[in-house]
Amino acid sequence: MHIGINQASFNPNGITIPNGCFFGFPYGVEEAAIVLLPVAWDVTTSYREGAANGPQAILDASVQLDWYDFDLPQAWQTKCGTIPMNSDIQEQNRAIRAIAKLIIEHLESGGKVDDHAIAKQLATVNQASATLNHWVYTQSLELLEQGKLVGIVGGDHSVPLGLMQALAQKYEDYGILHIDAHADLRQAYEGFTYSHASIMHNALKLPQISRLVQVGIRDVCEAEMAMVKSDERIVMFDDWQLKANTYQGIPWATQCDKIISNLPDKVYISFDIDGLNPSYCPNTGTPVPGGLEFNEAIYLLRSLVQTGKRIIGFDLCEVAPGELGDEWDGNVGARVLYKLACLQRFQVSL
Ligand SMILES: [Mn+2]
Repeated sequence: MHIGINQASFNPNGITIPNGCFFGFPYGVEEAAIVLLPVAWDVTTSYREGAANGPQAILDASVQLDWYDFDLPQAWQTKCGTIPMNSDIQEQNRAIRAIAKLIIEHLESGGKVDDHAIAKQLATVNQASATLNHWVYTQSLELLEQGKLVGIVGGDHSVPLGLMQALAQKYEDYGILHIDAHADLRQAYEGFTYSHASIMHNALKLPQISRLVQVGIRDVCEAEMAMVKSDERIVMFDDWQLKANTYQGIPWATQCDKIISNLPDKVYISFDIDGLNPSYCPNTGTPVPGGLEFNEAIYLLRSLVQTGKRIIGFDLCEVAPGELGDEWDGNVGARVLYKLACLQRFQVSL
């Protein structure tokens, strides 16, 4: 039980008092049906760091929301608990990020990934990332064994791999709905085995993942497209084609049905905030023009649960707060997280 959790003190119509839990919700982890696990880690961020501060930014913004949800009556009664932020991980992130930066600088000044000069540093970063993955895996598995739904709040997009591995222990067959500007199919990036740009490449090593459905993709390399073509588990709905369909009069609802029809019954949602238009996430690490509108993304999620598919877990990654107290990125992140956390209950009410 966290300090400060007091069910009687939560008033869905009043001021929400920060208590260390997302949304200031009054539910401890023991009684929660959904558990949010914040992972403040952005070691492999390649362009602009800050995703490690995402969980705190979302946490801070999340108590400012109003709780009425147009899809779900009494959404605030969703029993959603929060694992406290782990300060050891925050500290380790700072130390390892400093080493990763040396490697990135070496590469950006013309050095090679296999240069002896950075071999030791690269091994350190890869080992630390493997340790982080294992930590997420064990935390997730323990919660799954207690029958809880787990949501990871990143952090860069490397962090949910441990949850995907834990889900593969529990389920023989599941699909991933992946909302992102990037395909994240690189076989290591900048020498980092567990790069944020490699999450789906690494995830697809799990044979239990029978489908990867990617939505909003618009920044992708040749090798990644070759992988999309060679692995029949991958179905990509790139941003350009989605927009072209819209311009030609195909309704978003029809496009959502097509996207969802490619998914199996059990679905994991991996939501990179940069899948949205960058006006919703101006401080994210690798912003790309184009992308989904907020309401398009929410409509897609809503349509997913309406089909009766079962959400088995989710992550929200790459939210990064602005400097000088700009809360916009955290605000949008908190709203996406609220929808994700309440999503499974939509099914009952819609
Ligand atoms: Mn991305």
